[in-house]
Amino acid sequence: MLPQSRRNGASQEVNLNQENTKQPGRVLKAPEHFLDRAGISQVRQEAKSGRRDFIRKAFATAAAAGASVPVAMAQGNPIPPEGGDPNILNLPEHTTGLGQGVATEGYGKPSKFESNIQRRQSPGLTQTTQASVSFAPLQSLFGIVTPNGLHFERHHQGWWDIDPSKHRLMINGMVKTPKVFTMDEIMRLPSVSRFHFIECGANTAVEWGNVAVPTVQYTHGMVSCSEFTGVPLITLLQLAGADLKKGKFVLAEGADGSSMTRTIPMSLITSGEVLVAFGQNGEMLRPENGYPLRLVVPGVQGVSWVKYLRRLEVGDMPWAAKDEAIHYIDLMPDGTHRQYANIQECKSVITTPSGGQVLLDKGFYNISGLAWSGRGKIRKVDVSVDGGRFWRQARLETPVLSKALTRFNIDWVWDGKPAIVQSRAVDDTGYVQPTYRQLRDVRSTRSIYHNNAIQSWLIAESGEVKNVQLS
Ligand SMILES: Nc1nc2c(c(=O)[nH]1)N[C@H]1C(S)=C(S)[C@@H](COP(=O)(O)O)O[C@H]1N2
Ligand SMILES: [Mo]
Repeated sequence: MLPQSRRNGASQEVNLNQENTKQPGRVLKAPEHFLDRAGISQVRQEAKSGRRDFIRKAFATAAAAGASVPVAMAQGNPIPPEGGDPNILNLPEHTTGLGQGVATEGYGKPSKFESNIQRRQSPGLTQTTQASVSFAPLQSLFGIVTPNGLHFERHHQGWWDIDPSKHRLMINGMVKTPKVFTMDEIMRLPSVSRFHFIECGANTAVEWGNVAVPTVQYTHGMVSCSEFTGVPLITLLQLAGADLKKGKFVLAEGADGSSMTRTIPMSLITSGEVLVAFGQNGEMLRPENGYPLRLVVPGVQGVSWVKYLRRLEVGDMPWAAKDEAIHYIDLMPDGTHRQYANIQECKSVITTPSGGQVLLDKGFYNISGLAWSGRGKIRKVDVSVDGGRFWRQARLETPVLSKALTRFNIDWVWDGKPAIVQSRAVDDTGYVQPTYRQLRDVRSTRSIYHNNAIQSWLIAESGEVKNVQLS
């Protein structure tokens, strides 16, 4: 039982006085990898033999071997005993010399000091890089927009850099005039720009049974958020004279070898939300993300956002394509399979402090994270630092947009004792993000897709942050 003062939140108010800010909380970065070469080949062997918990086991082995000890250094501010900070007193070359000229890089790159921030493969998760996934480094991102070069990737058959002058989009099926569009023809139509998240239905999949991976990059990094620019699909359907009464579904097909085809319900399209997009954060889509054309289906799992989009067919029934009948289905506790569970339910995660980081001092920390819902806007996010007994409401940073990532922050003074930090999001339908227990009650533990449970990070007395699940 918590003392009354803590339950009503009195002592939880953070006071940014001198005492609390004297030692600003410094965070040691999370390690980028959690397995060495030997570990990776061992995981591959185990994966081949069909073991379901191979990643978790590999993680445990790596942790025991000390492979998870962070190598990145936190920045100190040491002043020598004789006084005077050399970083101020000794003029560096960049103050006295001549800098580099304009257009040294025709297309700019991040600072060399940030080169560790990369999207990464989870060691041993897949056998090939072409049918695989790379995770976005959520722990290193600010605000809500994912830089294009760090957007997560999911390819079923590798990615291509397709010549836009040769790319075509066909519209057929229940339409008056079947049409073929060139990129130029699509790009001259009235377009819109909108911020939306895309989340793979398999984000957080490895955590269904138990803790599996150490960092937020690997637990939640299959989500990204961009400003997409494109033509509403309804415009193209109208140009082709689609039968919007009998035509209840549209099949979207990609031009890569994965034969990616997905059924999109017409109701999502007539609302004007579904876009045939060519732009991502102010520039053309990146090849990895479907250049020159992809479908944007706000709120719906990533697999329906067909890349290299080449054909749309209007029909009156769902197609039950391979990626709708064999994959992207949910095994329910009663043994049945749930099909066409498209919408990504409300979810959130704390990105700092998060797994693999180390808190170096007691004192003030800004707890920061991301929340999103496939049904609309985020209404509020509550944060707990005691494993879910007491919750405080976090600040939602603007903009708060429908079906987009929302950044939240909350002040915290760490007293140096073990703590479990969690975030719980609520969307504007009133839906509350579930605990693992609540989710497993309705979904069991044998699922792959659509894990939106509350994430827990344990902060040990040493300051080390670990991925944990509360039963
Ligand atoms: N043509 C095509 N579209 C595709 C895929 C693919 O392999 N080929 N993968 C799908 C899946 S499962 C996801 S999660 C998203 C990933 O989009 P991204 O690589 O831009 O992050 O694309 C979807 N669209
Ligand atoms: Mo996906």
